[in-house]
Amino acid sequence: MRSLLRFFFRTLRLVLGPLLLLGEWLARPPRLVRTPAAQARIDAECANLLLYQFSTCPFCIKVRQELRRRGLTIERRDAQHSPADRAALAAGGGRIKVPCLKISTPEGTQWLYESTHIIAWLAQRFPTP
Ligand SMILES: N[C@@H](CCC(=O)N[C@@H](CS)C(=O)NCC(=O)O)C(=O)O
Repeated sequence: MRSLLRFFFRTLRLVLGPLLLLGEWLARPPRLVRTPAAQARIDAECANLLLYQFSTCPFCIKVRQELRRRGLTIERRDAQHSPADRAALAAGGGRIKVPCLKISTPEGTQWLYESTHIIAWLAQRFPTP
């Protein structure tokens, strides 16, 4: 039964995936533009972040749109197709669920799940002018 359900959702994702990606492209918000110096500062801060995601997950699309809106470039990890990234997410975060933002600081590493929590964290950390 479980494998049947998995097959069903995988097929659904295969069919809906291209439509979701087209929707993401059509609804993409304008990317925030900063001065080169300001952008370089933000890029340096974003180097401590990693987004674990599935390309066609609607919750990940929501987070990617927010990144664009805030002019943030964050390295992405494919937890759907890459066994190594999937394993890293499970080992570090404790479960396979996306989106998940890995936040590395000198004090330690935080694995932030839930698209709404990630978006709220980004808004607080990178407020728009
Ligand atoms: N409430 C969560 C929902 C996230 C969610 O359901 N993600 C799905 C993909 S769309 C997932 O990670 N599923 C685990 C799996 O397919 O292994 C959010 O807003 O981030």
